[in-house]
Amino acid sequence: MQQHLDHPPDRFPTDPAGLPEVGRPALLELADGDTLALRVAPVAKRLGDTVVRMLGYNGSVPGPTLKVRQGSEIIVHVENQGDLDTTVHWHGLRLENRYDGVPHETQAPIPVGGEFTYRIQFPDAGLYWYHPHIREDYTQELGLYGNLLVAPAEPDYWPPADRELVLTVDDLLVEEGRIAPFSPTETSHAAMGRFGNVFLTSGEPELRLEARVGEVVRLWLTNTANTRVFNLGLPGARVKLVGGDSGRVEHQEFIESVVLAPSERVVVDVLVERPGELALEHHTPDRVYRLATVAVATDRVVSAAAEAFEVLRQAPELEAERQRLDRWLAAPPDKVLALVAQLDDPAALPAGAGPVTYACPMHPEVTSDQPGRCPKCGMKLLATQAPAAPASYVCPMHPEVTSDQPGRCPKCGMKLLAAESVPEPAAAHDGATMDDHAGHTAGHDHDGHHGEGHGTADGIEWEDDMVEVNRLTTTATMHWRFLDRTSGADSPAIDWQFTVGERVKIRLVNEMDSDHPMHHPFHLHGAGRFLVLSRDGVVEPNLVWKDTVLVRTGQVVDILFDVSNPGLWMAHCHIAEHMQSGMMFSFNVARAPGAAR
Ligand SMILES: [Cu+2]
Repeated sequence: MQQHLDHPPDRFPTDPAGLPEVGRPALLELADGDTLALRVAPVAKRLGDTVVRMLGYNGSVPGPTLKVRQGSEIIVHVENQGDLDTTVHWHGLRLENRYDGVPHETQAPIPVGGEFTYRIQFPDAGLYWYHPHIREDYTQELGLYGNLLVAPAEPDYWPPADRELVLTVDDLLVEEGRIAPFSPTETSHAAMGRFGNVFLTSGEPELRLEARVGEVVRLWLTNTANTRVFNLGLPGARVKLVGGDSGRVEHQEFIESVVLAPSERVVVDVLVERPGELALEHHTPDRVYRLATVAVATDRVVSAAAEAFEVLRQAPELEAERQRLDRWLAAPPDKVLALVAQLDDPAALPAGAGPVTYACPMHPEVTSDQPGRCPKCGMKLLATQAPAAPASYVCPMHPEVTSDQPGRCPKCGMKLLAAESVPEPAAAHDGATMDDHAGHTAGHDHDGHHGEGHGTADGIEWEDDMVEVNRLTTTATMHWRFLDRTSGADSPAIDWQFTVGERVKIRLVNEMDSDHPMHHPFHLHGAGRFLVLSRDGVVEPNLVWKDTVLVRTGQVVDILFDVSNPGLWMAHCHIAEHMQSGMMFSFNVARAPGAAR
């Protein structure tokens, strides 16, 4: 039954009653030419002592993990029984433009009750993922994401491993036993994105995995969170970095932890040396969160992979790129893109409402009687009411004439009227801490710490430190922008034209002269793939092909974009709320002259 929604519903459904219980993601191995049926539909999910309504692909959160061969092609038949129009974006794949899943640009949205058939190619080995490209702030938060593992054509592309675990890391905002509400017409939490208070690893708040002593366990990890950056490690275990967004790294290295921004992927090998428990943890400068537990059985296995674990291998195709890097490092950028915020004051008071002061939502001790920026974090100061007692009577002709007594206006003699109640200023809200949610969190701690520059010292906002202000910011008041500093164009007007076979040096400048400087994971769709050349002038020490790069607060990142696929493609911030608030644009790639159509 087709029931196309010309206008969104008043509210999204939240009642899990009668819905099938969410399943565990299946591992589906698909051969060249195979067809997969993928169905979007609501599911019921138990979280502690509450049951919430989520959305799943084929009844699970995450959706099924798809395993395919490099160089193959599959057909995916998508059926939408969800809450709103949808598409499927195959994140990181250099595929045919018309199957990229961008609504209105590459395909019509799939209405509720509708269907669409994708044909997807896999030119590159590595870990990818799929998710909708309409209202990701809602649909991805509710569970619409799944992993896609492309096995390499080259037999020894990866070092040997005894066990492979494909996992997603994510968080979900649960308040009063329900997923915090969404508006169908407007995205909230537009300033910092929607941080969750329940961590879900492959959909589970307390995921338990198994391994045996002596094994090498390969973890394939995708960050599917709306906005949270993870810093992942397994304390006590030796961890080797082997891959990133699109395939293996230039040189393997032993690491303590790895930073994973929304939509980025990482591949690490873990040597299991002792029985007992291993924990996959997320470490911020202030807190530690356990994301999953690996129970290690006592029986020891003899593993060839464990011997090979000590060898740090190089990737010849990336060593070859390294040889050509100097020229690109020295070249001026072809494009310079600034990442900035424009924030309408969500607590702005009407004219004549009395004296106003301005305060930083992150540092309430920073106040000013003038609009401006916080000297500690660069954020726009928001209007808040001055502590003076509000006037209760006002002249309707002369709003500047106020009194706390009934009376007459000395200018015109008119009777003073009771002033309308002045809106409660939100900016200086005392409760703006993560602790608002502490009563409803599962399996992790909050210490409520608010140090100087908390969360921004390393250019990453690890937590939502201004919960009440952030919640109030919407796509109407928060305007995230890409500004093309080469041409002067603002996001929608950016008109990049590339040609297949080109390489383009793009400079990403996360400007501090912005109403809310913060980090942004910059994502380019499948027109190609890129290498990070440098960050703040420091040459990238370990290359890997990427589709998303984290640009920290104030940072300048140079990337080298290898353009390979023609069509109309998107570039956007992968914080779902930032994309909804305008941090996106599209660009064109023309076929190479003389290329066959
Ligand atoms: Cu962003």
